[in-house]
Amino acid sequence: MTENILTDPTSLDTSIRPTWCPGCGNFSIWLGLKQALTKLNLPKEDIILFYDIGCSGNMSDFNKVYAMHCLHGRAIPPAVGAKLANHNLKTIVVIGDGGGYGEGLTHYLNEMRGNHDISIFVHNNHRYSLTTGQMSPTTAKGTKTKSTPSGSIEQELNPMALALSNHATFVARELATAVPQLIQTMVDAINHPGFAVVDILQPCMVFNPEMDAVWYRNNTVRLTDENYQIATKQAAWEQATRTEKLPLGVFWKDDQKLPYHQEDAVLKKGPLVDHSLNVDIAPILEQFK
Ligand SMILES: Cc1ncc(C[n+]2csc(CCOP(=O)(O)OP(=O)(O)O)c2C)c(N)n1
Ligand code: SF4
Ligand SMILES: [Mg+2]
Repeated sequence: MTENILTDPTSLDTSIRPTWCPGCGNFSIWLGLKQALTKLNLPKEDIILFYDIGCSGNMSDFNKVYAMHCLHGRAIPPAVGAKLANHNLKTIVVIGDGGGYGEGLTHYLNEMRGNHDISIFVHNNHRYSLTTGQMSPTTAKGTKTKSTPSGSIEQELNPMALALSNHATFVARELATAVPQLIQTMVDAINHPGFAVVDILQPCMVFNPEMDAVWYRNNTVRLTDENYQIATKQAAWEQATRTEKLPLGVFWKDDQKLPYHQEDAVLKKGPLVDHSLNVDIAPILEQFK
């Protein structure tokens, strides 16, 4: 039987209340995600979430949805697996900058090459926050953190440029606190037929207090306010590599490229969960006697 979501996002709530710090950007991302799922108005059984480990991934306790709380950095591969098994599912990954761009970077890079039809929402607070504020791959060079008391030496990683150069077909950046725009971008990412990444700038008032609401107001710009139109990869690249401001919105979208499950000969016939396997494995087993 179809269990329909929702006209009311609070019906997604479990009885567990968030343990995030007051003022944490995870609250507005959580709100945005619940609103986006409500807006999609899909049967609950058609949605599955994969949470990574982190303050961000703790959202797993607060949402009443089909889900898996994965090992740190490993939320993307099981999401791909679920999508391959049942490509009717809307498959969403909730992950931090540490998990997505550090421990799990190989998964981020390699799964986008296949254009697997999943959406990755990265809570980018520029810190490993759950483990109390070490530098992450997106921490700006020179930043003092618990693990870099004299200032970090490494240049920061650019997730938007990586996604563009590595064939992701939906590339966007949002700000956690700009909830209406965040909701729309989440809906567009989930509806996009291919690998969608939304890098969500997320304030962490405890371990990254410098990047607060005022900092984000002074250091971001909305692409639509500059009349940016999605046109060429080159134009998207120029936005992704800007340094004076961080652009917000959708940099790039290509919905002509087929997702993985529509390219593969077996998967094209329908979800694997609908296939019955009429294969005689006796001859194969013979080889190992
Ligand atoms: C394989 C592995 N390495 C390290 C850890 C310890 N660990 C747990 S959460 C975390 C940091 C998470 O940072 P991020 O992914 O940015 O999420 P945030 O807490 O900032 O939301 C680390 C290093 C772990 N649980 N597993
Ligand atoms: S440590 Fe930072 S990211 Fe974690 S709950 Fe607190 S404010 Fe949020
Ligand atoms: Mg983080």
